[in-house]
Amino acid sequence: MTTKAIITGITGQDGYFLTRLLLEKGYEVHGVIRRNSSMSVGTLALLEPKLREQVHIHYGDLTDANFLDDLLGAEKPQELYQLAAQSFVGYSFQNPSSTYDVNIGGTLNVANAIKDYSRNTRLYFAATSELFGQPKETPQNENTPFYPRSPYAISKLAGFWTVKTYREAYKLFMTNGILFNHESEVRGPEFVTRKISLHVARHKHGDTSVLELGNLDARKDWGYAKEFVEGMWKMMQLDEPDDFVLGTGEVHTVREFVTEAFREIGKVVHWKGTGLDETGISESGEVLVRVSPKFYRPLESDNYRADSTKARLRTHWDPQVRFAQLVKTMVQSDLTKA
Ligand code: NAP
Ligand code: F7E
Repeated sequence: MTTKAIITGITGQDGYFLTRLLLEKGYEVHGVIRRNSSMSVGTLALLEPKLREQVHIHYGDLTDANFLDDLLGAEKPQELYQLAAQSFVGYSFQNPSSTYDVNIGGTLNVANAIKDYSRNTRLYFAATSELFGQPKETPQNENTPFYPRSPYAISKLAGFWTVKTYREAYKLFMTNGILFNHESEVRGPEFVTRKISLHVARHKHGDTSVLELGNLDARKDWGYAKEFVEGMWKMMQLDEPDDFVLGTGEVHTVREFVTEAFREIGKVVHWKGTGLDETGISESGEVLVRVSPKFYRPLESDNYRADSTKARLRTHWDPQVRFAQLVKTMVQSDLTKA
């Protein structure tokens, strides 16, 4: 029998890789898309037409409980991947209310639709390392205390506990993936890694503008999104639902990402000054990077390092892509597009 899965957030980065993975595995893939006036379908447009045509599209919004009740009642999928979210941490400080509506309300709607209309559906919820915020220990695993530091993180904490509570209260298969940053060539352009790779590619093609960034000292555990969706799928194949941390265990600063990205196009960056006065300069003295307060957040959450021992042991998830290869993949991909 063909396995049916619904992906919410199918037009985002992870939706792209998960759709490919599930189609490769022979799944019947359904995707939830919210309508917009230009009828753009995000990363779905990047799939080869023969793959895109196989996806069953349902237009709807996560904040619409009736829509989700009808969808779950009609489709009764074996698996549902709840990826839809307002996922940009910086924006969540400016628009906390809409972030809560989608990330808390939307997740609650999904959990209720499963409970009331499709109890055999397995749920994967996209939780996040942002739950650790200001980590109480390093590295972080499933037992590390949470300390959210943004409206985004608070909303995901509510989602995490909704999933855990429904799992225990109603004996439903609902799993939390506590995923650390994962990036790729289809990452949204406002996230720092893609902002850098796109800029470096344009620079190589002659754009002389200076790259403006916020906190260069922010340290993140960056992995490759394609490998992280494999981890999601593996969690869903276990006998029991649970909570799992996924991350590479390797940590780098934003500054290191910039240096590595420019190295990819043959430019060495020298860093001069500190704080808001720091600049990244080329060997010929050209200013390549400067710091702008515009990209600072009211609170920073960093100092992350994942301890994914539990996932490695239980699911045999074993990411291979390391930092340098990730940066290379992203810059090389953007060089072909810029
Ligand atoms: P993303 O690229 O920002 O994609 C988010 C998706 O959610 C988009 O498809 C978006 O649709 C959809 N969405 C937002 N609001 C919606 C609504 N009201 N109704 C229906 N769909 C809605 O995020 P991602 O990087 O793929 O991440 C996937 C999930 O993992 C997110 O929940 C994110 O918070 C979480 N996460 C990501 C990371 C990471 O490093 N990437 C790490 C940990 C957790 P539109 O195209 O219409 O905007
Ligand atoms: O920031 C710093 C910024 O916006 C990374 C989401 O997928 O991962 C993502 O959230 C770091 C932060 O991602 C700029 O302050 C410096 O420390 O790329 P980002 P994020 O906030 O880590 C987590 C795990 C999620 O769950 C989220 O959904 O980089 N930074 N300068 C900057 N960030 C941006 N965006 N732009 C800058 O100019």
